[in-house]
Amino acid sequence: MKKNKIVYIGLSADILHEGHINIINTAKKYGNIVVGLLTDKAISSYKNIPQLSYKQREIILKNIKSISKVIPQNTLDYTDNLNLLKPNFVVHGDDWKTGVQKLTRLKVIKTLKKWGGKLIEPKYTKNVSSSIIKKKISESYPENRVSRLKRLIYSKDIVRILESHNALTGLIIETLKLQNKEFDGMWSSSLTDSAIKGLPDNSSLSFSARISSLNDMMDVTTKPLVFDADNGGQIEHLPFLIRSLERSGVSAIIMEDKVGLKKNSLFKNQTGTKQDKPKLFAKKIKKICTSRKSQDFMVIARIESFIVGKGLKDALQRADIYSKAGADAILIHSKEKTPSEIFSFAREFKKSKNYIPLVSVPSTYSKVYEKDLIKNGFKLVIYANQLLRAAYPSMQNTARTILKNSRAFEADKKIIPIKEIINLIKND
Ligand code: SPV
Ligand code: MG
Repeated sequence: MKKNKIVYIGLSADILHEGHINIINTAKKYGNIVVGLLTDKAISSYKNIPQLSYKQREIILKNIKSISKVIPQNTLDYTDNLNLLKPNFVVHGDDWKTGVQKLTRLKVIKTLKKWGGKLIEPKYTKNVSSSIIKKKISESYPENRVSRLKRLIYSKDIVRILESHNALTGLIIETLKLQNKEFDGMWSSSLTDSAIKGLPDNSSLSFSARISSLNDMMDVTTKPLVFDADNGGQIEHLPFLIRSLERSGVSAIIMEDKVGLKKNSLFKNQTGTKQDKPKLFAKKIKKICTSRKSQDFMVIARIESFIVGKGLKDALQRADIYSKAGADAILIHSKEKTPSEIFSFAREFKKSKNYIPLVSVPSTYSKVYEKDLIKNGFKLVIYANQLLRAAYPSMQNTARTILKNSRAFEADKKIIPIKEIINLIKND
């Protein structure tokens, strides 16, 4: 080891494997190792949140003989820590030459240049990565999935959930990545789940049928699922519903404060729609809180005041009551074309001592950008129905094209090749 030289390595260190040991062993040849330990926030900016908390990961690294010091790295970008330490070397596996960390790497090289520092890049250890190990773990332990949503909410600027109505849409949500962006989880929507079964969104589809279809998604995915429970049904039945949801690995239930025959909230005509008495609805929230096994299983109270034409004051009163009853978050629903009413709710609720994170469902006010939801204090955004809305017209057009031409050839141009559909699902 070279004396008085500083070697910096940035690590997530969620699951230590031989790849990390290889990096540490290389680094120690160059000097004293300082680890920049990526915080939950830094990690979730480009990949899934770690299994272990920052504190747990820090304890492990501090007890590794070759490591001199562990400091937090708050962003994927190394610049701040490098400027602070002016290390002589940075060591990183050569895998970051491509992919999401490519730009980070270039910035490291540029920053090190300022004081003549060098980047050392040992060959990446193949076929071993925390992501592979984690995938195996989360497949065998559904409770990891349950707690994941809460941790995401507390470490990401905004958690992005997309509607999923079968295993295939679940797989899209699971695997789609665009640069460093991806969906964080699935929404089991009462509207789309009913529609695919040819039923109206009025609770005629039983919870047991809903759970059976969400289990199909759970079988092939690892990301959290948020369950749309309408008004939760009868209070006496709630503990059994919660038991089934937790057993299936669901992370959150969203329950709306309505009573009577259910009608979708986006219908223009809401005559006959009744909101529950706040105190009675609070009892349902409490019931879920006392019957859930995991404190990480979230209960999200959905306020329908704006939907039924009541104002801000009613919504705020309810938010306070539901929060005090134990809700983990509030979904403030709206069917306006702009987010102005939910933003005014957010501004006022922020002042309450019972403030809890906010959830948005931008179906009618779809022009809103995530950055504006973040600015207004929203921590979860649910894109509640877009995948089914995309699939249905496409299937209908294809059916029409075949009918029109009395053959399938014309439809071929607009649909994926058979080879692609055969290879869509891995079978090895
Ligand atoms: C759903 O997706 O079923 C919802 C959201 O509950 S909404 O359709 O806006 O009521
Ligand atoms: Mg619904």
